[in-house]
Amino acid sequence: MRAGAAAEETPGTKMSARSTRLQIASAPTPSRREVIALAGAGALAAGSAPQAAAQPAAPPAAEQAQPPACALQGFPRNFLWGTATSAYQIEGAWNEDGKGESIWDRFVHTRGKIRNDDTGDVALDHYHRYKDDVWLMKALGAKAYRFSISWPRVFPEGTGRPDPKGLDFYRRLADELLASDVVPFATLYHWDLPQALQERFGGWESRDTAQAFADYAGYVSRQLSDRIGYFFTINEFTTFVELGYRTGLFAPGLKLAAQPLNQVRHHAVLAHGLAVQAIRAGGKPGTKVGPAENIKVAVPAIETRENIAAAERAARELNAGVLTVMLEGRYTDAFLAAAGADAPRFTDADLKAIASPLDFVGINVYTPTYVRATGAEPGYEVIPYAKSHPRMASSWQVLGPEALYWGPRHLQKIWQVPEIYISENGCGAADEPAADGIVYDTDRLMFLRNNLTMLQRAASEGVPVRGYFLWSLFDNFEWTDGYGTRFGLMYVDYATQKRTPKLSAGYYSEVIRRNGVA
Ligand code: PNW
Repeated sequence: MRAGAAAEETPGTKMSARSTRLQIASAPTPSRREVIALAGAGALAAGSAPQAAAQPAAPPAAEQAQPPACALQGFPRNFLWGTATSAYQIEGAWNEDGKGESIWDRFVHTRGKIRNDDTGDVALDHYHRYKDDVWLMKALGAKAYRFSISWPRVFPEGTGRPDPKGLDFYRRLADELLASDVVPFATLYHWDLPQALQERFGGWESRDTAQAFADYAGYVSRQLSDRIGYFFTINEFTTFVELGYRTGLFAPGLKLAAQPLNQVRHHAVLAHGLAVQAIRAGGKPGTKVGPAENIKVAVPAIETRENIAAAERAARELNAGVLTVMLEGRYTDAFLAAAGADAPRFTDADLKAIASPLDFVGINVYTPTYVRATGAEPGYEVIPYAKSHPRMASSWQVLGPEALYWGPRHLQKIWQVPEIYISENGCGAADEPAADGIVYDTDRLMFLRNNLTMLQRAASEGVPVRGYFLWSLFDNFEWTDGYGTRFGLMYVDYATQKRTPKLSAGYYSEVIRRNGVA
């Protein structure tokens, strides 16, 4: 695993050159010292040898040598602790360097679609500030980074002639990550479809878009797999299909009937499968590929043998339209029966492509679905959330750390997935800086500690979880919520673009340092 190997090296001496630069860094980038101060006891200094000498806050040597307080809470060796973002949510530069328009550009420029009519036109200006932003990852001690590639930056019209400047941005980003010993994981589709394809083919309503996606994926893997060893095909099939094509809350804002909606989802999983094949054909040998789906995690409300079996049945059916068809090569009978005349139209060749063998499965985990066994078909029942069940700032985000155990465990038990990533987990909050300028996000701390404890339970039972990507490195453009809901480890002042680590950034850096729940 070439890219993985880079992360295992001891941080190189390049860091000292970087620390000189940091002292003259512009105001928006916090210093390493600021991040360290939040982590308490010099956590970051201990994790990065070349910097330690320069840190007055470094703890005494004896303290550094101690094992984590709770060895039982440890994670496997070489576990990839990362953060995640997506192109539209952070890059800005929406029409620079020849970038084509995306369906999200079009959507946000339509009044009334987004809270406060916020847009991603500038966002975090990451397109211009990516070097400082990679530095922040390094300051955290992060080992991996999941970002997305904007399709219309690479192919402004969706197909045809690529724009070399667009691709070059991602090449430079990958180089910056590699130079900082951060393993790059690229997502090929995080919802910013080229508007040209929406107009030409009706976007995901047409299988031509699936083919165009595969061509784009093949091109990117030919160009970048010398640097990027891991590709996620599509982010959250279920979310963009449901919100973009059924409720109309997301771009392109359509409200399709059941049959065309099922067809959109089918084209998305088909696009994934064709892209897997294109990456196998075009990418360097050893390039790894998998999806990043927001799996519906069936959690046995009470862990009895019957309820666990029911949760496993539920996991297959609740994910029938995406993960189950991908991992089994067929839509379940119950899925097709429930859809009836509105079922997607497909061929055997489609199913074969959709089920192209994967290297890993990524799951975005935010909420649990509680189930219990029933005597009658289908053998499980979904239990509704209690009225007072705790939620985070986004009303959809019902809390349930158990999902971080059951999600990976279902992937292993039901489908024998050999390599699992938590491609997203995190929470939105109403963060506000205190008088000293720091966000004391105790709610996010509680969220992370409980979620990671449950993930550790899976790892300790031998479930092959290889990495965790915290959503998100920064506060960013939260789709329909605009900039109003904050998911970051770094607080962003959008007027100045200043990034300030929250308390949770200090917490996460300590988790990474000890490779265990802190
Ligand atoms: C995911 N829901 O989106 C996305 O992958 C990210 O881009 C996003 O910022 C993050 O989670 C936080 O929202 C979701 O309504 C959007 O259930 C909406 C839902 C779930 C996930």
